[in-house]
Amino acid sequence: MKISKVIGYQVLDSRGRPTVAAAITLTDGSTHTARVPSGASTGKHEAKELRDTGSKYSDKFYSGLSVQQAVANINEKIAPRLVEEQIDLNLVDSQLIDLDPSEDHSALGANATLAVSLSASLATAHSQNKSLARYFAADAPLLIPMPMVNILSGGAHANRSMDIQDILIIPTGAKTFTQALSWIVAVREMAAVMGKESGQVTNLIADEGGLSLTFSSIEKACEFVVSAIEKVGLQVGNQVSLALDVAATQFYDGEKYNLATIGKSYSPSEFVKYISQLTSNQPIISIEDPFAEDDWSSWQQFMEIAPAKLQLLGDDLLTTNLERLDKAIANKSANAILIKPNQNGLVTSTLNVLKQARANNFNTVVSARSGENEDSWLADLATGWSAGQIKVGSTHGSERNAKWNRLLEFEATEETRFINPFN
Ligand code: 2PG
Ligand code: MG
Repeated sequence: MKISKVIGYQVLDSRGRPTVAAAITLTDGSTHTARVPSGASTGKHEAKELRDTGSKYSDKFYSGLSVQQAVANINEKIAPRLVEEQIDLNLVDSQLIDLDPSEDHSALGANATLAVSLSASLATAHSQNKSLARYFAADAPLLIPMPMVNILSGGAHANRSMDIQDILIIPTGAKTFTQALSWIVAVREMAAVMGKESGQVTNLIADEGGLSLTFSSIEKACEFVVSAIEKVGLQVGNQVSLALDVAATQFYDGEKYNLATIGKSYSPSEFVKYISQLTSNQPIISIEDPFAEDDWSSWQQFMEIAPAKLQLLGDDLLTTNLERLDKAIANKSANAILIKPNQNGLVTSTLNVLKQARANNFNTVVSARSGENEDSWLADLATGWSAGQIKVGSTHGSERNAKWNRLLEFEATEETRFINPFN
């Protein structure tokens, strides 16, 4: 089957910011569309999305954030290359590399390349009569990933109501994804009720659908989530545990980690000690970006003292980038990687990063961004790639629930197994 048309256009994400959509039409008349996500707490080593600030396309009504340059690159540079070609994800990605050999996809824009690469993935799966998950998983039972879900948010996602970005929960005791999700919804609802009882405004929803509340310490915020878990009748540790996304790059000034809302500053070595105490005193089984994106030595120091079963997850540190992952493997700086397709820019090379991580015994967590859309391909990728874990935000907002609902669909309609990488 061949590609007959490729069209890029601008759409809106869940924050109301412009993002790129690409639609690939095949010779059988079917059209396959994908829209790209976008981060707020972006790491500096991520692939570069093109925004129009300072260009002839700049649109003051979108405060320079429009993506018409990336769209033009799809329509004027990528489309002429792909039309009339066979539909095949690998071929499409190699054409995209040929057109823009830069490491960070800055010539075409990673938002342009990813939109095309994703729509090519969907179109390729369709040409083989398969869903995207099935295209990658072949005939094996689909392995549904363990969710990691926001309850509280601060940082860049909630006007810095807390210094750390997210407190999440992982329902490790659930037997099915369906059960896992019901537990999560109950805990989130209980946290909202408790927030209201404590006099805080709980209708302030953070970018990823979590609650935006303030606390006098990180420990107090963790204890709040622990008590929400207990109040719905679930066992902390056995059934539900905590995960943090510290997003520490956001409050590291090159010398100190500054927790502004609680008025404390730590040197890197003090912060390593602090994170070590925090993770041993709270039921935390996964901690993401506890140190800044280039503070490799703190990551290494912490890995040396952290219990082996604690998941030390690199997001801004690794940016779904093979070279940075290889460095982390060699230096023993982390034991898990967040996999965000838009940090990388292409579907095939994102999968290569995931495979390299798995080959080196890293856990892999496929992740959405804070700026999302109604697409559910992320759930297909996490499942089809047997990633083991998925992070999508909270359970509020259809841009989040589109992914959860896709996983519920797999569990209801396909032969599946729910994965617990923390066993
Ligand atoms: C993260 C993501 C998702 P953002 O830091 O892990 O929570 O946030 O997309 O803003 O980088
Ligand atoms: Mg993160």
